Amino acid sequence: MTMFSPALLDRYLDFKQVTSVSDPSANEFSASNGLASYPLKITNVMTKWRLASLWNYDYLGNAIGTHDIFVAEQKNDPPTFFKTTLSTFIQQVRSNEEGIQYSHFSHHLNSSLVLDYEIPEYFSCWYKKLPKSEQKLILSWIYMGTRYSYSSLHVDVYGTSAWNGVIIGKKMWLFYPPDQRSVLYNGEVNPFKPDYKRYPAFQEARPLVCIQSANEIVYTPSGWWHCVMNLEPGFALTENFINAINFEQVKMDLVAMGASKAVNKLEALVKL
Ligand SMILES: O=C(O)CCC(=O)C(=O)O
Ligand SMILES: [Fe+2]
Repeated sequence: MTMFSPALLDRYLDFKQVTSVSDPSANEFSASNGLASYPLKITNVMTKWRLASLWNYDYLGNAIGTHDIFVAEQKNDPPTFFKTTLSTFIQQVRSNEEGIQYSHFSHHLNSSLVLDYEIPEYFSCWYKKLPKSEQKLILSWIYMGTRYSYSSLHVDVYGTSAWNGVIIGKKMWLFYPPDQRSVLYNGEVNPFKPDYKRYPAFQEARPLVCIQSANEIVYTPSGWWHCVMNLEPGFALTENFINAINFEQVKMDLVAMGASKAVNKLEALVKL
Protein backbone atom coordinates (compact mmCIF):
# COMPACT_ATOMS: atom_id res chain seq x y z
CA MET A 1 0.00 0.00 0.00
CA THR A 2 1.25 3.53 -0.80
CA MET A 3 1.78 5.72 2.26
CA PHE A 4 1.18 9.44 2.65
CA SER A 5 4.35 11.41 3.21
CA PRO A 6 4.34 15.16 3.95
CA ALA A 7 7.51 15.47 1.80
CA LEU A 8 5.39 14.73 -1.27
CA LEU A 9 3.45 17.95 -0.65
CA ASP A 10 6.61 20.03 -1.16
CA ARG A 11 7.09 18.51 -4.59
CA TYR A 12 3.72 19.85 -5.70
CA LEU A 13 4.94 23.39 -5.00
CA ASP A 14 7.01 23.17 -8.21
CA PHE A 15 3.87 23.06 -10.38
CA LYS A 16 2.16 26.11 -11.84
CA GLN A 17 0.22 28.14 -9.27
CA VAL A 18 -3.43 29.15 -9.53
CA THR A 19 -3.88 32.86 -10.39
CA SER A 20 -4.68 35.17 -7.49
CA VAL A 21 -6.88 38.23 -7.88
CA SER A 22 -7.96 40.92 -5.44
CA ASP A 23 -11.71 41.65 -5.17
CA PRO A 24 -12.69 41.23 -8.86
CA SER A 25 -15.72 42.91 -10.44
CA ALA A 26 -18.64 40.73 -11.57
CA ASN A 27 -17.66 41.51 -15.15
CA GLU A 28 -14.00 40.58 -14.73
CA PHE A 29 -15.16 37.31 -13.24
CA SER A 30 -17.90 36.25 -15.66
CA ALA A 31 -16.94 37.82 -19.00
CA SER A 32 -16.36 35.16 -21.67
CA ASN A 33 -12.80 33.88 -21.22
CA GLY A 34 -12.84 35.85 -17.97
CA LEU A 35 -11.54 34.73 -14.59
CA ALA A 36 -14.24 32.05 -14.23
CA SER A 37 -12.67 29.72 -16.82
CA TYR A 38 -9.88 28.55 -14.49
CA PRO A 39 -9.51 27.90 -10.76
CA LEU A 40 -8.83 31.13 -8.97
CA LYS A 41 -7.73 32.48 -5.59
CA ILE A 42 -9.67 35.58 -4.54
CA THR A 43 -8.35 37.89 -1.85
CA ASN A 44 -9.87 40.94 -0.12
CA VAL A 45 -13.47 39.71 -0.34
CA MET A 46 -13.88 37.53 2.74
CA THR A 47 -12.28 40.22 4.87
CA LYS A 48 -15.42 42.31 4.19
CA TRP A 49 -17.73 39.67 5.69
CA ARG A 50 -18.82 39.72 9.33
CA LEU A 51 -17.53 36.18 9.76
CA ALA A 52 -13.95 37.34 9.24
CA SER A 53 -13.94 38.97 12.66
CA LEU A 54 -16.55 36.73 14.34
CA TRP A 55 -15.97 33.09 13.47
CA ASN A 56 -13.66 30.94 15.51
CA TYR A 57 -14.01 27.56 17.23
CA ASP A 58 -15.91 29.00 20.23
CA TYR A 59 -18.34 31.00 18.10
CA LEU A 60 -19.12 27.94 15.99
CA GLY A 61 -19.42 25.73 19.08
CA ASN A 62 -21.83 28.19 20.72
CA ALA A 63 -23.99 28.42 17.59
CA ILE A 64 -24.24 24.78 16.48
CA GLY A 65 -21.99 22.71 18.81
CA THR A 66 -24.75 20.46 20.16
CA HIS A 67 -25.44 18.92 16.74
CA ASP A 68 -24.21 15.44 15.86
CA ILE A 69 -21.72 15.11 13.01
CA PHE A 70 -19.97 12.22 11.27
CA VAL A 71 -16.18 12.24 11.33
CA ALA A 72 -13.92 10.29 8.96
CA GLU A 73 -10.80 8.77 10.56
CA GLN A 74 -8.50 9.03 7.56
CA LYS A 75 -5.56 7.37 9.28
CA ASN A 76 -7.39 4.15 8.43
CA ASP A 77 -7.43 3.06 4.79
CA PRO A 78 -10.25 2.90 3.81
CA PRO A 79 -11.37 5.57 6.29
CA THR A 80 -13.69 4.63 9.16
CA PHE A 81 -16.46 6.86 10.46
CA PHE A 82 -17.73 7.74 13.89
CA LYS A 83 -20.50 9.96 15.22
CA THR A 84 -19.91 12.68 17.80
CA THR A 85 -21.10 16.18 18.63
CA LEU A 86 -19.52 19.14 16.91
CA SER A 87 -18.39 20.52 20.32
CA THR A 88 -16.52 17.30 21.09
CA PHE A 89 -14.90 17.29 17.67
CA ILE A 90 -13.86 20.95 18.04
CA GLN A 91 -11.99 19.99 21.24
CA GLN A 92 -10.32 17.12 19.41
CA VAL A 93 -9.17 19.29 16.49
CA ARG A 94 -7.88 21.99 18.86
CA SER A 95 -6.02 19.62 21.13
CA ASN A 96 -4.20 18.09 18.14
CA GLU A 97 -4.77 14.55 19.35
CA GLU A 98 -3.58 11.51 17.41
CA GLY A 99 -5.45 10.75 14.22
CA ILE A 100 -6.28 12.36 10.89
CA GLN A 101 -9.90 13.35 11.11
CA TYR A 102 -12.19 15.22 8.74
CA SER A 103 -15.85 16.15 8.89
CA HIS A 104 -18.29 18.18 6.83
CA PHE A 105 -21.73 19.29 7.92
CA SER A 106 -24.42 21.81 7.03
CA HIS A 107 -25.90 22.77 10.41
CA HIS A 108 -24.96 26.43 9.80
CA LEU A 109 -27.76 26.63 7.23
CA ASN A 110 -30.41 26.40 9.96
CA SER A 111 -28.73 28.94 12.24
CA SER A 112 -27.98 32.64 12.42
CA LEU A 113 -24.47 31.85 11.10
CA VAL A 114 -25.79 32.42 7.57
CA LEU A 115 -26.20 36.11 8.43
CA ASP A 116 -22.44 36.46 8.78
CA TYR A 117 -21.53 36.33 5.08
CA GLU A 118 -22.71 37.99 1.89
CA ILE A 119 -21.72 36.27 -1.28
CA PRO A 120 -20.57 38.41 -4.21
CA GLU A 121 -22.85 38.65 -7.25
CA TYR A 122 -20.64 36.37 -9.36
CA PHE A 123 -21.18 33.52 -6.88
CA SER A 124 -24.97 33.93 -6.70
CA CYS A 125 -26.85 30.68 -7.20
CA TRP A 126 -29.92 30.19 -9.38
CA TYR A 127 -31.13 27.40 -7.12
CA LYS A 128 -31.64 29.90 -4.29
CA LYS A 129 -34.26 31.66 -6.42
CA LEU A 130 -36.58 28.67 -5.97
CA PRO A 131 -39.05 28.85 -3.05
CA LYS A 132 -37.35 27.54 0.14
CA SER A 133 -39.75 24.57 0.27
CA GLU A 134 -38.56 23.42 -3.16
CA GLN A 135 -34.85 23.64 -2.39
CA LYS A 136 -34.12 19.97 -1.76
CA LEU A 137 -30.40 19.88 -2.57
CA ILE A 138 -27.84 20.84 0.08
CA LEU A 139 -25.18 23.00 -1.51
CA SER A 140 -23.23 24.38 1.46
CA TRP A 141 -20.95 22.77 4.04
CA ILE A 142 -18.45 23.60 6.74
CA TYR A 143 -15.34 21.39 6.49
CA MET A 144 -13.39 20.92 9.73
CA GLY A 145 -10.37 18.76 10.31
CA THR A 146 -6.95 18.06 11.72
CA ARG A 147 -3.61 18.56 10.00
CA TYR A 148 -3.29 16.26 6.96
CA SER A 149 -7.00 15.56 6.75
CA TYR A 150 -8.01 15.78 3.10
CA SER A 151 -10.72 15.68 0.45
CA SER A 152 -10.01 13.00 -2.15
CA LEU A 153 -9.98 13.63 -5.90
CA HIS A 154 -13.42 14.55 -7.28
CA VAL A 155 -15.43 16.91 -9.45
CA ASP A 156 -18.14 18.80 -7.62
CA VAL A 157 -21.71 17.55 -7.28
CA TYR A 158 -24.31 17.97 -10.05
CA GLY A 159 -21.82 19.76 -12.32
CA THR A 160 -21.84 22.80 -10.03
CA SER A 161 -19.02 25.28 -9.43
CA ALA A 162 -17.95 26.22 -5.91
CA TRP A 163 -16.29 28.76 -3.68
CA ASN A 164 -14.43 27.84 -0.50
CA GLY A 165 -13.25 30.29 2.19
CA VAL A 166 -10.82 29.29 4.91
CA ILE A 167 -11.75 30.63 8.35
CA ILE A 168 -8.88 29.01 10.28
CA GLY A 169 -6.08 26.90 8.79
CA LYS A 170 -4.24 26.45 5.51
CA LYS A 171 -5.03 24.22 2.52
CA MET A 172 -3.18 22.87 -0.48
CA TRP A 173 -5.38 22.43 -3.57
CA LEU A 174 -4.43 20.39 -6.63
CA PHE A 175 -6.54 21.12 -9.71
CA TYR A 176 -6.71 19.08 -12.92
CA PRO A 177 -8.67 20.21 -15.99
CA PRO A 178 -11.75 18.20 -17.08
CA ASP A 179 -9.85 16.66 -20.03
CA GLN A 180 -7.33 14.90 -17.71
CA ARG A 181 -10.01 12.45 -16.57
CA SER A 182 -8.33 9.40 -18.16
CA VAL A 183 -4.90 9.97 -16.56
CA LEU A 184 -6.72 10.46 -13.24
CA TYR A 185 -8.46 7.10 -13.70
CA ASN A 186 -11.79 8.84 -13.28
CA GLY A 187 -10.73 10.09 -9.84
CA GLU A 188 -9.62 6.71 -8.47
CA VAL A 189 -6.02 7.80 -7.96
CA ASN A 190 -5.08 9.62 -4.75
CA PRO A 191 -2.58 12.37 -5.69
CA PHE A 192 -1.56 12.62 -2.01
CA LYS A 193 -0.40 8.98 -2.00
CA PRO A 194 -0.05 8.13 -5.68
CA ASP A 195 0.14 4.44 -6.53
CA TYR A 196 2.06 4.63 -9.81
CA LYS A 197 2.14 0.86 -10.22
CA ARG A 198 -1.60 0.67 -10.30
CA TYR A 199 -2.13 4.03 -12.04
CA PRO A 200 0.92 4.51 -14.32
CA ALA A 201 -0.65 7.17 -16.57
CA PHE A 202 -1.07 9.44 -13.52
CA GLN A 203 2.60 10.36 -13.99
CA GLU A 204 1.45 12.44 -16.96
CA ALA A 205 -1.06 14.46 -14.93
CA ARG A 206 -0.11 18.10 -14.38
CA PRO A 207 -1.93 19.94 -11.60
CA LEU A 208 -2.38 23.63 -10.94
CA VAL A 209 -1.51 24.21 -7.28
CA CYS A 210 -2.98 26.65 -4.79
CA ILE A 211 -2.00 27.35 -1.20
CA GLN A 212 -4.98 28.94 0.54
CA SER A 213 -4.67 30.72 3.89
CA ALA A 214 -7.34 32.17 6.19
CA ASN A 215 -9.54 34.85 4.58
CA GLU A 216 -8.75 33.66 1.07
CA ILE A 217 -11.41 32.21 -1.24
CA VAL A 218 -10.74 29.48 -3.78
CA TYR A 219 -13.02 29.15 -6.80
CA THR A 220 -13.48 25.73 -8.44
CA PRO A 221 -15.01 25.81 -11.95
CA SER A 222 -17.56 23.16 -12.88
CA GLY A 223 -15.95 19.93 -14.10
CA TRP A 224 -12.43 20.58 -12.76
CA TRP A 225 -10.94 17.70 -10.78
CA HIS A 226 -9.50 18.66 -7.41
CA CYS A 227 -8.24 17.27 -4.12
CA VAL A 228 -7.49 19.30 -1.01
CA MET A 229 -5.02 18.76 1.85
CA ASN A 230 -5.28 20.60 5.16
CA LEU A 231 -1.70 21.71 5.87
CA GLU A 232 -2.90 23.04 9.24
CA PRO A 233 -5.91 22.14 11.40
CA GLY A 234 -8.93 24.36 10.94
CA PHE A 235 -12.23 24.90 9.21
CA ALA A 236 -13.63 26.40 6.02
CA LEU A 237 -17.00 27.36 4.59
CA THR A 238 -17.96 26.25 1.09
CA GLU A 239 -20.92 26.71 -1.22
CA ASN A 240 -21.67 25.17 -4.58
CA PHE A 241 -23.65 27.18 -7.07
CA ILE A 242 -25.57 26.98 -10.33
CA ASN A 243 -25.27 29.87 -12.79
CA ALA A 244 -25.22 30.72 -16.51
CA ILE A 245 -21.69 29.35 -16.88
CA ASN A 246 -22.35 25.82 -15.59
CA PHE A 247 -26.08 25.40 -16.30
CA GLU A 248 -25.74 23.10 -19.33
CA GLN A 249 -23.63 20.65 -17.30
CA VAL A 250 -25.86 20.94 -14.22
CA LYS A 251 -28.92 20.32 -16.38
CA MET A 252 -27.44 17.06 -17.74
CA ASP A 253 -26.42 15.87 -14.27
CA LEU A 254 -29.78 16.71 -12.66
CA VAL A 255 -31.77 15.11 -15.48
CA ALA A 256 -29.58 11.99 -15.21
CA MET A 257 -30.41 11.72 -11.51
CA GLY A 258 -34.13 12.11 -12.18
CA ALA A 259 -34.52 15.73 -11.10
CA SER A 260 -35.90 17.11 -14.38
CA LYS A 261 -38.69 18.92 -12.50
CA ALA A 262 -36.09 21.05 -10.71
CA VAL A 263 -34.41 21.75 -14.07
CA ASN A 264 -37.71 22.90 -15.62
CA LYS A 265 -38.37 25.18 -12.68
CA LEU A 266 -34.90 26.67 -12.85
CA GLU A 267 -35.22 27.25 -16.59
CA ALA A 268 -38.56 28.99 -16.10
CA LEU A 269 -37.15 31.16 -13.32
CA VAL A 270 -34.17 32.42 -15.23
CA LYS A 271 -36.16 32.60 -18.50
CA LEU A 272 -33.55 31.02 -20.74
O1 LIG B 1 -11.68 19.82 1.80
C1 LIG B 1 -12.04 20.87 1.29
O2 LIG B 1 -11.94 21.97 1.84
C2 LIG B 1 -12.60 20.85 -0.11
C3 LIG B 1 -14.03 20.53 -0.16
C4 LIG B 1 -14.53 20.29 -1.55
O3 LIG B 1 -13.81 20.16 -2.48
C5 LIG B 1 -15.95 20.21 -1.78
O4 LIG B 1 -16.75 20.50 -0.89
O5 LIG B 1 -16.36 19.86 -2.91
FE1 LIG C 1 -14.97 19.90 -4.31
